[in-house]
Amino acid sequence: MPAEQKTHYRACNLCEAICGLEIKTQGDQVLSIKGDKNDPLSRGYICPKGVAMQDIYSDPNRLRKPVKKHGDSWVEISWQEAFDSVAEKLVAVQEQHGQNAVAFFAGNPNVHNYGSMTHAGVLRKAVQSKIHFSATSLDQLPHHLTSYSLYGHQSLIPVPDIDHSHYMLIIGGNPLASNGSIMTSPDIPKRLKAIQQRGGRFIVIDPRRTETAEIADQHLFIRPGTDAWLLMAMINTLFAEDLVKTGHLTDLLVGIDQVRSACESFTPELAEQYSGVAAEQIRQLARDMANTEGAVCYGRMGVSVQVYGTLCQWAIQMINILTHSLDVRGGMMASSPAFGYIKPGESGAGHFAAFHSRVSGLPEFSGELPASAMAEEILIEGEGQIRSLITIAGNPVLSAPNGNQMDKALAGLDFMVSIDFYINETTQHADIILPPTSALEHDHYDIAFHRFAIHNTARFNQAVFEPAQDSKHDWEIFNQLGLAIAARKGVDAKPLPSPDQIVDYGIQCGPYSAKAGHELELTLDKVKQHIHGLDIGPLEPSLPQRLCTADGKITLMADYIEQDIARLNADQPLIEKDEFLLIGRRHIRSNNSWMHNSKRLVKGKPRWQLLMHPDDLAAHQLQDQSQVRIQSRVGEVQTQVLASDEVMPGVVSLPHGWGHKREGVNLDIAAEQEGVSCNDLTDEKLIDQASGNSALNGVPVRIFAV
Ligand SMILES: Nc1nc2c(c(=O)[nH]1)N[C@H]1C(S)=C(S)[C@@H](COP(=O)(O)OP(=O)(O)OC[C@H]3O[C@@H](n4cnc5c(=O)[nH]c(N)nc54)[C@H](O)[C@@H]3O)O[C@H]1N2
Ligand SMILES: Nc1nc2c(c(=O)[nH]1)N[C@H]1C(S)=C(S)[C@@H](COP(=O)(O)OP(=O)(O)OC[C@H]3O[C@@H](n4cnc5c(=O)[nH]c(N)nc54)[C@H](O)[C@@H]3O)O[C@H]1N2
Ligand code: SF4
Ligand SMILES: [Mo]
Repeated sequence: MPAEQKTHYRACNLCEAICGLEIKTQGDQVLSIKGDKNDPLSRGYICPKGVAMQDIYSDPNRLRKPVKKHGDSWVEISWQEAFDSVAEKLVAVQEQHGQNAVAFFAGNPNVHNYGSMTHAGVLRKAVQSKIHFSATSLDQLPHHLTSYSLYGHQSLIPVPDIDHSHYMLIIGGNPLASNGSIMTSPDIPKRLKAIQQRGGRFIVIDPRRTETAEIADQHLFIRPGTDAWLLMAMINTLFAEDLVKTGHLTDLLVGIDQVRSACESFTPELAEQYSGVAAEQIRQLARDMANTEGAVCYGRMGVSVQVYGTLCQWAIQMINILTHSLDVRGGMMASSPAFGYIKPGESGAGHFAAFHSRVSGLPEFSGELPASAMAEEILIEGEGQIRSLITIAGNPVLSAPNGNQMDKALAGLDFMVSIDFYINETTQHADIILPPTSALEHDHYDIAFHRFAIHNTARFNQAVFEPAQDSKHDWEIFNQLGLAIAARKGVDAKPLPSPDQIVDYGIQCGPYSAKAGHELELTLDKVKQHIHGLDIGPLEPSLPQRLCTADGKITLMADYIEQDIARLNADQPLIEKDEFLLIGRRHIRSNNSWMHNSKRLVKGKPRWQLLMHPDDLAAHQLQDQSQVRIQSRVGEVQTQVLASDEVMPGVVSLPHGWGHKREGVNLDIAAEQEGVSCNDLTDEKLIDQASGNSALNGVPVRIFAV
């Protein structure tokens, strides 16, 4: 008898959009994956990656058992042996070289997996090292630092109230490809078009005419890395033209005059010289922000992951604040999630520069050092050198700057363990790999992204399949490895209860609980009854009562911002003659470095080429579709160039996450793909100096014919 057909509803956890899926299965086969029309947030939207969830589940290259390196090959070992050996090796390194000789690198999928969010602490506590790195400092660290300093909590990050906006300025984000970031906003094409349908407009500022720019009311090209001048000039205009209004936040704002004087020298004319955006245009952007009810200025990767990342994010907050677009309908508002609602007294507010990295003296943020410093901390000898590494759902060889240096650093470690289910460019350096279950085999409640959602919902996602026999979830690995390490050190350690117990507890302490006197009297069980997700309602103004700063106010200026403004004042245009500025590129069918083993996603037109403006090709005697050599301070790669007037002259674009043709990588389909790693060119010394975040956009490169 054939197995029964079943229909499951769960959210996709691949990107921040958390789309609801309708998954039909029979036995251990997926029959179909479609958008869940009844999901109150995603409303049936789905992208090609959601359908590819099944390819991860069925991927023959995905590890199902712990493996140990044996010469050039890998052998399966039992969980018991794996935990014992890892504990033995890590503790031995710490006994010989000190606690901080073991470091952590945590990658992006951790925040898409509730068990990793709730349980990684068990392992961290057992290891007792203070050296932590993560993808945060390759990505959104400027947002956390800005929210920490303005609003008193690193996770109190306001998001666009896009469903009610009448004007949206998108700077350095391509939500049509990324599906939104620090803006959980599935179904983004319809949501952006809805702005236009209600008579509003949205504008994109980007060095590339992106998919989002194509459907925008206006697209402005900008030279990479020069957004800070433009944003400062917008603030300058708000003051100069007497457009500043701060509404209900007025009494909470400290230091407006300091902002005014800090921006005095940054005129639109100066900004034009740097950015290439006309001065009158910059003035108009400021006027439109100020004169439209429900306006919002939003900036992402292109303005965070560049040399002025923190200053840009600060300036974006200033623009929203000074046009009374913060904490108002249609502007920027903080979400009110059922779990992880930020209010005064909430833990995890953050801290900054409590210590610095050994080699380059980069500041920590909330206990993490910038990922740009990781390779040198491993490679450079001396007291405090990293000898051993734990990677958790991360691929720094492809995702961090100067990938070749990272590769070399990892190869020289005394011991490395990876919690990951693929043998890829990074994990191939591990001595032992501990593979967790894949997403369809475990329950999920989105801890991270309900928090940044443009509409408040709650959704529990039941596992679709039974976990494979003798497999473990990430959270079980954290519990059990943590305990094994603690036992070996002779210290007390307790495993944490399951993630859903922790989430239930959090929801019952949250804003919709009986305890809070809310009519929903929400518990996890009640959330579970809503198999498509529970609609809690639109975002509401809430900032004044949620500020976590000591005085309950918003202090606009900070020392590190003043220093950065001074740096901007003294800066010269970055570019030398014959140099190009390299930027990245995301595509709807690709997900960072790890979804290229899905045939369904990589098929069709290749997407890893370098894009260059036709005039630049001609000026450099290069041919469309020819091979070119791209050279930066740290490295060189060779790839195919495509002529494209999507990118502005002087700019070239290469996506990250490619370059799987390497010895030791066990990804059959990915390894067939051409394409090189853009991070073999990005430079670990090019950082946002305020936060230490990597500057992966706007990297100077030279290009030669092959
Ligand atoms: N040049 C350039 N570089 C970039 C970027 C860019 O725009 N340009 N973007 C940056 C950004 S925003 C990010 S977030 C980083 C991402 O950087 P990373 O997080 O380092 O890299 P990923 O490609 O996301 O790799 C994820 C790894 O997690 C594993 N994995 C997937 N799911 C799970 C799971 O559930 N559990 C476990 N244990 N493992 C899992 C995968 O097999 C893979 O090895 O890259 C950054 N690098
Ligand atoms: N399909 C897909 N979706 C994803 C991911 C993925 O890999 N693939 N990754 C996920 C992750 S981890 C993240 S963090 C988000 C990122 O989400 P987004 O930030 O929306 O994604 P990007 O496509 O990197 O958009 C950055 C934009 O900035 C532009 N840019 C580059 N340099 C500059 C500059 O100096 N100034 C300005 N103004 N613009 C610049 C680029 O051309 C690009 O269009 O996407 C998430 N979603
Ligand atoms: S946009 Fe695509 S990858 Fe992102 S959550 Fe939705 S289906 Fe998944
Ligand atoms: Mo990211």
